[in-house]
Amino acid sequence: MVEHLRMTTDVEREQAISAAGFNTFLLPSRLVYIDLLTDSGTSAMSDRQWAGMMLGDEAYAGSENFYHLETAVRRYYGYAHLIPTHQGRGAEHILSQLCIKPGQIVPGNMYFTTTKVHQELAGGRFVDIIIDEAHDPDNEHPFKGNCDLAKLDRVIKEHGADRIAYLSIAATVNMAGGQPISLSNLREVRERCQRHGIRIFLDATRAVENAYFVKEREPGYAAMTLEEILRETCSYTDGCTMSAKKDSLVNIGGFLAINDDELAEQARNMVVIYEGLHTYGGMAGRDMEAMAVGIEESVQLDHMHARIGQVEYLGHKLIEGGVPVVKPIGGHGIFLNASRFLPHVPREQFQAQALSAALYVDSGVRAMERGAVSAGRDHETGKNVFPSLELVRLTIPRRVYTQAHMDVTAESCVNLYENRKSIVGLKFTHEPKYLRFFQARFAPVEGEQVLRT
Ligand code: PM9
Repeated sequence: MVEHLRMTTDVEREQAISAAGFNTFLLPSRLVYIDLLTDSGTSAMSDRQWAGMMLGDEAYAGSENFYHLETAVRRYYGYAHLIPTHQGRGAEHILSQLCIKPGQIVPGNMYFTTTKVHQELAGGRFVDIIIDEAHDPDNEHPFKGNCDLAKLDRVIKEHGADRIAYLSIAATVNMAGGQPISLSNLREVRERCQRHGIRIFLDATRAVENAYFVKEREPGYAAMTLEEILRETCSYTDGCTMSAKKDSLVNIGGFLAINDDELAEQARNMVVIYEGLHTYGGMAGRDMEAMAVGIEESVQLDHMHARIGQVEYLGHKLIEGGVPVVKPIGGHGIFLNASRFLPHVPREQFQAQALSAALYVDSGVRAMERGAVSAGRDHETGKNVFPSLELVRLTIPRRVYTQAHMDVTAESCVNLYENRKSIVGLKFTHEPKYLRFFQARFAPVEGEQVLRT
């Protein structure tokens, strides 16, 4: 499948971003030239996946595609029970409602937006236990997704194991820049948690990308296949939530996978309220088939090598051009360090939001804010949270763009960096209550445009 990409004029883009309230989520995709908003559901499916779509068994109950998917999840992820959901947040909702009691703590290796909101809606509170290096964009630690064991010990001591709902561990860590967690770290976390009877749930959304980094960087794993590393990763956890729209190469879908029989039974009962019957969970049979095939393709080394290689290609071009980016380069995108990019814009004027809007105006490249707007307000105090990382994410869809698109993107970022003084900060004109980054609207703090000409 190929898709026409439309070039737009400067004037069209200025009008479009203004009409979108300077939020790239609110732009119509027909006005986007290179779409690096997200790698979620934006990958190109293979011929084998499309062939699988033709084999959709759309029976309400017991679809053949469900059993195929269940076999794939058991084989590659290793969990006993599969509960399909319409996408990742459907699984997060069910897990949070079942496993968090009001007042409980959920420690994890950096928050993720949808995960955290579901934890809070269930009455929990997320506590960050990621290593300090993850909060420093320039630190080149190879596993910035690692948990700090001393922080974990402190949380257990302070709150008591009973008040910890479970550990929420992501592989890779999206908000840190797609940074991996090492298996030696995960193993140690597992040992600690077992001693205290605390369960671990994995956010497996990009666990295959994590496996690639483990193979590349962690001593003892070079000779193992991605499939073996993925299985080992999951073996240190009690279950996972999954947005299959990333690693698994589908446009829609997700799942919750669990080892415990009783918890799985509860989840199966809950899925029928919010998602659909436990053998489709909000997906069409054809979507489950495409996912089963996608899972198998995702662990192929040549695929993952090309995928991460393309991200690295863009990253190195930006570094050569002097653009400040999060290092080391992560799995699913390049994260521009907006605080360093725009020191003349105060953090209260949402540097990353302004930078992503300005990038669109410059070249029609659509990126995403990953900073204070995404972090939202403190659940208890209602104050804006200003995270250590104020980033713009250039997210690379899988199997979609060519190196030429990466070159255009890099040129625009370098050009913008050279003209960074022309970028103006933003203020809220509309702020939604939940996950505000999706639908918020802004205006420039002075003048009409985010990029002064
Ligand atoms: N991630 C992303 O663009 C799409 C929505 S948020 C902008 O990165 C993790 C690690 C994710 C994720 C989605 C979800 C939620 C859970 N965990 O979007 O509901 O990166 O399928 O998954 C997005 P769903």
